[in-house]
Amino acid sequence: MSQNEYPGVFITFEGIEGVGKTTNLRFLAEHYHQQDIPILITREPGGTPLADEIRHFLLSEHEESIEPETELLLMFAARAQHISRVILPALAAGKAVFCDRFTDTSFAYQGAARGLGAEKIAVLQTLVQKGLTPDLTILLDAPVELALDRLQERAKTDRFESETSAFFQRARDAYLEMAIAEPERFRVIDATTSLEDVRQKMLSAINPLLEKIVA
Ligand code: Z5A
Repeated sequence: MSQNEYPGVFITFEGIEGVGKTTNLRFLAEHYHQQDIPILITREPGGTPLADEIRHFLLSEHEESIEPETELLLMFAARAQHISRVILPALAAGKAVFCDRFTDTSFAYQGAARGLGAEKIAVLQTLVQKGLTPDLTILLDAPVELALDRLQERAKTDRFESETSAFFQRARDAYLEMAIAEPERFRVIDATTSLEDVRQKMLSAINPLLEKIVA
């Protein structure tokens, strides 16, 4: 589905962990709800009961280690459910869908950080997304050390959070390469500045797209 085939708007939020996606999405939800703009906040992996079960499995530690291909296929299994059951219906209903992570994470984490390469992911992208692409992708960018420092206070560490700095550096580099390759879709925002500054930049990137659904 191309961006003009549905009345809604599809916006994804990307970046390595700790850059502030969740924190800023909470702010955006409140901001747009106050303006009565119909938005749906969702996340990947997850977004449906079944996809949330896959998420739980993917983030947990297991005695048997998960092969990178298994991890990739499970990410796309959850995504297939999420797209059909949640994202497409919301877009068809004219909502703005704000998704915390989407396929760019698979390119950055499974493709680059785990080393599977982009080709396999592109095949699954075609199979599962059937042409659906984000209208806008906000990439929050910060050096790995700063982003990981922000998570120091968290008590629990999931399977991804226990990865090395080098893993997250490969993911960050891949994100920045994707943003250079697709400048019309990506908006890179420096996440090292104050939350207020980051939020103003997010609003100015998002607001023009929302004119489509409030008009
Ligand atoms: N994954 C994958 O491998 N492949 C895929 O295809 C998909 C996902 C879809 C999901 O984890 C994991 O799944 C993810 C990749 C993998 N793991 N990793 N890494 P998740 O959803 O649980 O984790 P996350 O997406 O990385 O979220 P996070 O760790 O919570 O990071 P965040 O949402 O970007 O950060 P935050 O929680 O909003 O902020 C962290 C702290 O920094 C917090 O205390 C904030 O108040 C503070 N903060 C944020 N911004 C600022 C600024 N600007 N100034 C000061 N302080 C700030």
